[in-house]
Amino acid sequence: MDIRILGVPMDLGADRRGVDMGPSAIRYGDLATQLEEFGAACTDGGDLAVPRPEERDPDSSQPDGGRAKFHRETKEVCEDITTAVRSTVADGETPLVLGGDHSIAIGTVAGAAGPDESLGVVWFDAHGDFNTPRTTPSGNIHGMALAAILGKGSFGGEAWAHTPAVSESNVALVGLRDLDDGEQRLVRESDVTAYTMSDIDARGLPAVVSEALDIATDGTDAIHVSLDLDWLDPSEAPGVGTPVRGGVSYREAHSAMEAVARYRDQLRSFELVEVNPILDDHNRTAELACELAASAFGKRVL
Ligand code: HAR
Ligand code: MN
Ligand code: MN
Ligand code: MN
Repeated sequence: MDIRILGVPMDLGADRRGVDMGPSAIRYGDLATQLEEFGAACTDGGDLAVPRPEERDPDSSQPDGGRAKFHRETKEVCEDITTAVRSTVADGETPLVLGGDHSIAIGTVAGAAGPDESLGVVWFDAHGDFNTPRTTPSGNIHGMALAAILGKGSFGGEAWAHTPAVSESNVALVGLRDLDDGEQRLVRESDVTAYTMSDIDARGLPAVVSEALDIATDGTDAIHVSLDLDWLDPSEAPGVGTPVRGGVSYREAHSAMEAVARYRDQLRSFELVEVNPILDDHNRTAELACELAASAFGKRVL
């Protein structure tokens, strides 16, 4: 498998500054070496340019009364991600996109789906990222990324980022434990499948993840896997902007990525998001992100 790393030092979609340093910290965690060690060919496409929030006006207000901070800038960066991901796929390589905050998924998913294709998505996250500009408590686009991909909510008067290749019935969220009231309603009303931590408690992680992968691959041409590091328990992954207690363990996270690796042939793109080195403990979360990517791309013990 040929992997191309694409860094997106994006922090316009989140309040806590520092996720913009995620790509750098993950590279410093020896991402490329870890991937090459088990035989994956890996090139580094460098970082995309992202405007600094200090230079811009967040101008969050939306015509319908909603809020979405930096929506113009986020849209521009996501268009660049889409272009980079699309050309990576066209070159026969698998994009490994490094965030940055989770708003980058809007660009990745749009680039991952080829014309006339259907794409399944597995979203490993403590959060639903299912707010719209009208339900968001924060105005932060990282909390709206999945909703935007599915065409929900209106940004600057239009349904930005709707990716028709992704059908709700092929989307699985795994590990939820923090949903705002408005997004809870939106998740319930949608056709996505959402697994909470309670589902993982009751059924065990392997059963839940394997069902999530079945849903994403059911009738689709390929899948995108989005891994928000706050999916893990903060005791394992302290370097994230919005930690929530009660996440999956170190071994469970590896087990999930090993399950992803069983679908390697269908894996179109993969992303690691929300690593915040400023809040991290000696780069531990970034190093864990590297390990989990290696597991997802097929690293085996034996
Ligand atoms: N739900 C909250 C909001 O919309 C917090 C969003 C989350 N942070 C993330 N996303 N890291 O996964 O503002
Ligand atoms: Mn541009
Ligand atoms: Mn997220
Ligand atoms: Mn999250």
